[in-house]
Amino acid sequence: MAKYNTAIDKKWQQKWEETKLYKFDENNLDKKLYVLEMFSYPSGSQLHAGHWFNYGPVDSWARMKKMQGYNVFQPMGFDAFGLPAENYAIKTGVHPSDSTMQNIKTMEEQLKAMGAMFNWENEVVTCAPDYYKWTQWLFLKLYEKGLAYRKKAPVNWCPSCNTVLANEQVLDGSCERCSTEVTKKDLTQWFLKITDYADELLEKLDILDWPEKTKSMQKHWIGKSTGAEVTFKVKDSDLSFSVFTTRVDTLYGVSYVVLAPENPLVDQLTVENNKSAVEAYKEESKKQTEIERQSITREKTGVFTGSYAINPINGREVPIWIGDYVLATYGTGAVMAVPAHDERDFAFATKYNLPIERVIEGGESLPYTEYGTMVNSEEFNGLSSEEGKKAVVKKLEAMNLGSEKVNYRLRDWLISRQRYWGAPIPIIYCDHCGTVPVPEEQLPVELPYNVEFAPDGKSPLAKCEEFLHTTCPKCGGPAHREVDTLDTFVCSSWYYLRYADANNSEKAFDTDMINKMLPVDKYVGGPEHACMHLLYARFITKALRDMGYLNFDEPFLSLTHQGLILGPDGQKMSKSKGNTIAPDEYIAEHGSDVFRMYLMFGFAYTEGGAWSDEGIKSVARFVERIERILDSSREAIESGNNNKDTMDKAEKELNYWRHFAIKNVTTDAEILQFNTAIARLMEFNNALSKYITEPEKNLTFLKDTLSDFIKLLAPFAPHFAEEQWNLLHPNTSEDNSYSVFSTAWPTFIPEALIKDEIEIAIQINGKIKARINISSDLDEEGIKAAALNSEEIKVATEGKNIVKVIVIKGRLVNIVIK
Ligand code: ANZ
Ligand code: ZN
Repeated sequence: MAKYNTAIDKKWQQKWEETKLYKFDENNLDKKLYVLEMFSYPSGSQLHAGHWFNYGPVDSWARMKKMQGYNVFQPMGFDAFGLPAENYAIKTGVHPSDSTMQNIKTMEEQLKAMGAMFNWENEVVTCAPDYYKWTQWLFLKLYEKGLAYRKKAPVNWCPSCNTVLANEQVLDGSCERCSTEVTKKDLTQWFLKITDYADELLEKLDILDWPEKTKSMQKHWIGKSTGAEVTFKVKDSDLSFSVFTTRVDTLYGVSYVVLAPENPLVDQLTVENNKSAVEAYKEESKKQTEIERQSITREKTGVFTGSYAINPINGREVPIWIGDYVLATYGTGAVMAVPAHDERDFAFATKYNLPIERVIEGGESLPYTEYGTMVNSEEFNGLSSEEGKKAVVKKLEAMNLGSEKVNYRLRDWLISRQRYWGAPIPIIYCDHCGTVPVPEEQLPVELPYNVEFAPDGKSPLAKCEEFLHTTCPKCGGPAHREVDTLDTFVCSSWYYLRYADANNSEKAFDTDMINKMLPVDKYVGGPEHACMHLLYARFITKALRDMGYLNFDEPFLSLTHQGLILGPDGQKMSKSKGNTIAPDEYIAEHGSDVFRMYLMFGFAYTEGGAWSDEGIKSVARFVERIERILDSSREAIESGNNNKDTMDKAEKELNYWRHFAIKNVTTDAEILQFNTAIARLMEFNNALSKYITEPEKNLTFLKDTLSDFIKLLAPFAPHFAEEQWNLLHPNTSEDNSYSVFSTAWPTFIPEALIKDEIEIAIQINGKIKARINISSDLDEEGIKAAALNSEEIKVATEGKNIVKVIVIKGRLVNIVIK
């Protein structure tokens, strides 16, 4: 009998492809299930353990769903534009297009060797003109709608990548890609108006089946803050400015106001005598990053402008300062300072000897930052902070000097990049007509191949004369093209839409088609995209909905983040540490199913963990053991010897483990809890191995049971199970009925679990190692046996000496080992 190996992998991969086993049925959309894994970035040419951990287990889930009758759509493609290919090109001289296409070819082969049910007919490659044509179309639609605009603004600049970055790409003040400290530059750049959708992006989080942590990260990133804007007039001047405050109930306690050093009013407000100090301070604050400026522990500094403002509630004059703890980019770039009730203002006032006046009663010491009761606030005295906020705003409104205001931390998405390897922004500048969008029929604006792309801070496309010079689509006069390229996150903000209609040459996608195929039912990928890709995609979906191109609100209803597979040393895998695992070698040795099963059994899916060679070997042994047991079961069936047709104790016991496995594998795999699902399969296998030692067997029952076992195994070890299925059920018909994946997923019969179940904990040396369900009327010996048959316990006691097994009926079993 052929032992499971890579030849079996190849054999079935070929057959599956020939018979189009997992072709998506476009005529059966009622049962469609759109399963999506984040597409890969073809930077290194190798599929690594992380890709595998994302794609392998999710494919297993999709296979179970197929057997459950779903019409599964599981596309794959490549997020192919971006910096790594360009940086690699700068290092080696290989053109980004050449290296990217080469990497894609290799990765496609590796992905095929995984044996996943990918719908390759719908492959998407974002750097291909027939894809980015539509990315450019998307940009033009957003532009038409006023959701794409160009403005001069202080933007994040990475001096090492030589390009601007979106706020989302700045992590703790450093470039997300290269960790270089990010600086600010005033540049004219393209933005997408994601802020128009801030409220909906926040509200709709509630309906999403997403990890709580990811939702809360988006929530925080959007940063909705409800407060008021209050207008302060400048004394002896026509000037005025507004502050944003969440504590308008403290308005009587304002003892000064602070403007951000960049606030455009600063120059006008600064009196002659203070000019040099203010200028020096402004210069100094340019050197601070926003993170530094927001630090709570950093000393608060500032300078007095020499001007005064009028507190609108009581007409009191307060000095106007500038200070870098006020950010120009948040609220109005100005704050009213209430030292008695705000930490930063308290520190500032203490340092510069400004008055500190309590206006909220509640706690003894100052600053008191909680809500309380208003005092020293004239007619508002005695009101609670909540009531006071409303009352004060009402009064300000009547005076036309304030109103309620909602602020967001979210900023518009900066999408232009001064780099080569991206989709050109389809805009033309004409001296007569100004900014002119490229007409749709002229798309794509192709990225030229021969370009000097070494980064020097300017857009490489500016140096490409054939690209730069063009004619104005409006007046036909000489004009030049936009030379920046799009952030690659624009490419990936809509790829899941294109997948569903990937071969459409007329449109980005057909609306009817998309409305039937989406939203994505299950999305799985890394958590690092929480505030980038996952936010951008939601925004683009909503924008396209509002333009009438689709009719759903959210792209991804259910989201899971897989964990991280670490190197054997428990560290993040990296080439420099030399702790990477090359899947291909393990697959050559053990077959891809063993690799996949190890990833699923060895780790909790959402947690991941450290790679272990021992771990994969033990899974290989498990697969060998299954193969032996399946082979001998099949031989027993084929021989027809010692057959009986009754269901006796041994049959009932095996039937119990069979249905126990059906029930639990189904529910555990459903929630991507593969490790426990496989543990149940192992137990089922143990029960099977026990049964085949029976002198007389019910062979019909055995064949049914065996069939169920292979079906349950099939999603997790697809090639191996297909082989086993075909050995047990030889089938030469021309259609797809040969395949175990064309059969129905088994359903469990509650009666088979005859006895009522209870859950008991199993301890080893006093520590809980597993929980199992057992029938409540098992006697002590039965409980012991069940505990020792649990796979977790088998693993934990392997090679150990079991000294004692203590059974506390109905509660737990404690196993003492040495
Ligand atoms: C007066 C006040 C009194 C404040 C008090 C707080 C406590 P969130 O929740 O993040 O929205 N603020 C407003 N704009 C700012 C800016 N551009 N840079 C730095 N700080 C700014 O925070 C809103 C609060 O942060 C506002 O409420 C303002 O200080 C400050 F007892 O106004 B508060
Ligand atoms: Zn023109």
